[in-house]
Amino acid sequence: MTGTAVELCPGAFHLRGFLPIETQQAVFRHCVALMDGPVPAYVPIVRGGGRMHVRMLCLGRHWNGKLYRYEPSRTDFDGLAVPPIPDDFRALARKMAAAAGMALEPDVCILNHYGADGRMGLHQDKDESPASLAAGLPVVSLSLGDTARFLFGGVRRRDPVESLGLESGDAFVFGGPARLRYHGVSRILPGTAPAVLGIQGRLNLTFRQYDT
Ligand SMILES: O=C(O)CCC(=O)C(=O)O
Repeated sequence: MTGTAVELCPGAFHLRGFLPIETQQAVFRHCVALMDGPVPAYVPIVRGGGRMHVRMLCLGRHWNGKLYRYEPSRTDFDGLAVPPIPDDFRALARKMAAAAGMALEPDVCILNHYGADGRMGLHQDKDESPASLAAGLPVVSLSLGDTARFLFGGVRRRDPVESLGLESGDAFVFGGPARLRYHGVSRILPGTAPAVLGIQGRLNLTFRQYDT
């Protein structure tokens, strides 16, 4: 693992160039096999009836977008049981957290595929257990493929928002005092993925720890 860590604010770290390209290729292939596998990725419909602008697959626990809570099977979609998080993904998440000086034993991994018009509105990640949130256990994310315009704000929706580019191989970690900061993806920059990956769009893996 390589790269430089930039601390945006206490508890939030952008680890640029964290994952070497060979490892990006391996992780990407593994994600494609999972997302096109027997428990496939799908486009969630959230509370209020809106369709998300990503294809999603949850590992470890399923995030139910209608109820905003985690569950062992996809009761808001096809009822299938959630696949486990592969051991190599869990090890990778631990390393990303450690590079930011934090510890994480992930029991949730969400794979999001963004097409050219993919995006995700500003939100807080607050569906993990109260103990996990109180402990400030981090959210750890890895970006693969096209660069994303990532928005990172404060703990109130109206707080000022910073925009940064998350490139293929970058990690982003926010925990401790930054754990409940608003964040989102305003757009994808098509055609910016490393050609060798052969990826259309962007894939993001986020890891969280529900149980403490
Ligand atoms: O794709 C990203 O970088 C952010 C994903 C995200 O905000 C989430 O899964 O909650």
